[in-house]
Amino acid sequence: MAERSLPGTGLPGVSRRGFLAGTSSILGAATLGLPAVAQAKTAPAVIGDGAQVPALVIGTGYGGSVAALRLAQAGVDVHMVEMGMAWDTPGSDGKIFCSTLSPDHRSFWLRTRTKMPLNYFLGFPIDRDVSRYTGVLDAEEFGGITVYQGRGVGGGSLVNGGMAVTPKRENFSYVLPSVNADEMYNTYYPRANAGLGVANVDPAWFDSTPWYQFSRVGRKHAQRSGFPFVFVPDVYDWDYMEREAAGTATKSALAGEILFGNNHGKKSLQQTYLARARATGRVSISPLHRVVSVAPAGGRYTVTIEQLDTGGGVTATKTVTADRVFFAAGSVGTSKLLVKLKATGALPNLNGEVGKGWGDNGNVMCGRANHLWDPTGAQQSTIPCAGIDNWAAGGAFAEVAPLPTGIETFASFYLSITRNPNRAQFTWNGATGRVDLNWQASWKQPSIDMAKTIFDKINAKEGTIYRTDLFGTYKIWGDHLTYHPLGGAVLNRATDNYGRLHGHPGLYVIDGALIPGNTSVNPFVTITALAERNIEKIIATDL
Ligand code: FAE
Repeated sequence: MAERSLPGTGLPGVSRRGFLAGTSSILGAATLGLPAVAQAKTAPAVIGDGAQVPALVIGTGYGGSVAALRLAQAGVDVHMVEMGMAWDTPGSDGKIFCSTLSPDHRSFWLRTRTKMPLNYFLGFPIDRDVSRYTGVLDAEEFGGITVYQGRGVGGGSLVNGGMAVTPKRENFSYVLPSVNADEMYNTYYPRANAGLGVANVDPAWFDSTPWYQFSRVGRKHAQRSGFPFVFVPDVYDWDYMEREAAGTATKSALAGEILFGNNHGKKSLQQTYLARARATGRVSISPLHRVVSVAPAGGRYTVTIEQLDTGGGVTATKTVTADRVFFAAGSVGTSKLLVKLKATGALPNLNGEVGKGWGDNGNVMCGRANHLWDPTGAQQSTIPCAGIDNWAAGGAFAEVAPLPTGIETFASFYLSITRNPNRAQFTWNGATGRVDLNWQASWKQPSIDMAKTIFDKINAKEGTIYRTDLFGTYKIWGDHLTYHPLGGAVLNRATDNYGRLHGHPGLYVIDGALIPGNTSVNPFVTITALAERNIEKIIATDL
């Protein structure tokens, strides 16, 4: 198979066979597509009270996994602390994760009722009661927005769509203004794409399979209105998906699995960066452990950690000492910790930029109602693989997303990433003992206006209308949420240009909190590439 380039980036892509060949030595027999349980044989050594560690990483998402791997390769012992579960043990149904269509206790983080992002179908609410459990998807509610995040070893990689998009180079100065673009596009984006196992769908298979009919309808409509249509790379194993379609492999993406985890096929961090990190023998992980405080202690740091049970109760409180602490709890998790620790005096020297510059990556969703002669298919893969690029002209990049209900809906569904300029701030609320975010619901209007530059035109051309039954009754826009929280400890403001927090040597931010609110495309490749850049500098100069 020829190497496929990653569209719009100028970067070489990784062919599927190329990726498999390149990783087989790393992953050993951990063939991609196997359940996560097959890759997680080494039991993580849970951290003990009073432990002393050279490097402690808070969180096991993209930033944390890059930091752990590179520190371990440089000879540093690393302990990772993760508030979510390990997700390496099947439940009574033999599966680690539950399906999107039948959520059970494994679905949501400590909720008694689901909070589906797409919460209505045919005008009826679809949320249901579940038992309270440390499930894999958190729908964290702030005043004006619900922020969806992954919880567990692997962070957002457990629940996300795997869309692995490198921003167009001409947009990079908007994404990360203080970072050298040449270095990123020559070294760190290629390193991140290789490390994550990014690849494109085979265009011939895409054109022939019923599972992507919804995307082909999306392509036809985009092109008839004159919009560039691009393939979007992903970390799902495309060979595995083709075997699912052929009936020779257990279905995952083709069985509605995505939002609450994929039991097969997806190369989450557990199969890539974290597998390599564990293979060094220098990285251990404590799941169901939540960091609640970090404070200076004679040139090192005292870290306070709560151990949780699967009902969310605290079963132990541990105090450990670390020479260096890497905040990788995600944009919201890292920002909340830093804002609290500054306000309560635990880390008094943090600067006034902490908590600022938070954005939603301009996320907004909508559906369109197609004519009866344009069915989108009862069979839909959960993995999106294409988008409509109107960033330059209209400030919107729209993923053609699936609506895998198992029945024909005649709906086209989209997640748009838009150039929304609004930025919010996290602040400590002493009265409630919580961190608030001052995002306003009305701040989504610019995103709606930008998304309309695409869909008003397509509707006019096709003679179609918006769906009004997916987010409420007579509600067009899914404007109450984001999947892509970014910022809150912005690079070169709350930290120096490599993520070193001002005022407290030995403390670093290495996750999506560094990015000032928008990446112009889906964010995790940029989070990974920036982490690769920063940890290389930190290892070279600080250790
Ligand atoms: P993240 O992956 O969120 O990891 C942070 C980790 O820290 C989590 O495991 C937390 O449980 C843990 N944590 C938080 N607080 C604490 C604490 N106090 N103590 C211990 N542990 C803690 O951070 N992005 C894409 O590029 N493509 C997609 O297709 C895509 N689809 C998405 C779909 C959904 C439904 C969601 C929710 C997100 C999606 N994203 C997608 C966003 C992407 O997953 C997200 O940007 C990254 O996961 C963020 O990476 P970080 O390393 O910043």
